Amino acid sequence: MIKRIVTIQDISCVGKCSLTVALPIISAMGVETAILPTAVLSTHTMFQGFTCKDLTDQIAPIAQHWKNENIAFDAIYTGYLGSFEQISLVSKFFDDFKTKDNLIVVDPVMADNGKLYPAFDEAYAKENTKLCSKADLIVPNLTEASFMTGLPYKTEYDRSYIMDMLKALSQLGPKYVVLTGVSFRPDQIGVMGLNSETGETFEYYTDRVPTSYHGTGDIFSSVVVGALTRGKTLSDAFRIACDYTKETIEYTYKTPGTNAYGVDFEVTLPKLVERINN
Ligand code: PXL
Repeated sequence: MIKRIVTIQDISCVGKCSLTVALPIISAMGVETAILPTAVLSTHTMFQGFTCKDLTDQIAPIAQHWKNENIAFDAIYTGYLGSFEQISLVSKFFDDFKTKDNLIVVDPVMADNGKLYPAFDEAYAKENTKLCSKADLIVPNLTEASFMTGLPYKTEYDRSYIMDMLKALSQLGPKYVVLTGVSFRPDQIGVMGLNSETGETFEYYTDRVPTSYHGTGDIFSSVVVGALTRGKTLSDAFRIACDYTKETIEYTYKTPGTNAYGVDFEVTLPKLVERINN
């Protein structure tokens, strides 16, 4: 029987991020992907003049219907959320749909490169941090981790800075904390994770492609959720996600004429499917 997850985030109609990447990627990995859209935007927020229809008032009735139908999920995965109210509804969703076996994955999407995204402020960051305390696994980047822990954001650091960050994140409550965008050498980038219960750490790096695109964090997290749901270990799931994200960025970077607003994950998807089935 295939597994089923639900992902809660916005749908940016054009732009290749949030639900328009989570749905195809997790489905292609052989996992049923239910969605709870939190807002419909014409594009992601890096375009000028995007439209946005908030769907906050749909979250509780959709969840209630699913409860009535006894629908359950092997994982719950949240990404970009829009407001305090949405965070509080998602927190309640966790209480209602958590079981002893399923996995709650929170990607606390709110910031990158030392700065919060345009829609957010520090109060939002605090609230988003509270949501992380209910997760089994969180996958912040270094900027998000700095807003969450109060530790300074640095672009140059050593292993002890990353370990301090991981320990501070684990104090928030999740069993597994994994920092993304970790780089100890200019030509490499990857992840470092900590199991809060055993103190075990793992890390994985790929060559760095010297560019960045919108939506790649969502691709990365979607692969992690798909791989874990398919029964991969934590370190295998992150290795697969790092490799796929890197290959996809590299393909997009090297191919003339690709669009500037997102990566061409559609081209590299068959390789991911092959890897997940091996
Ligand atoms: O990729 C994260 C993301 C998701 N959804 C929307 C966004 C962003 C990042 O800016 O704007 C609407």
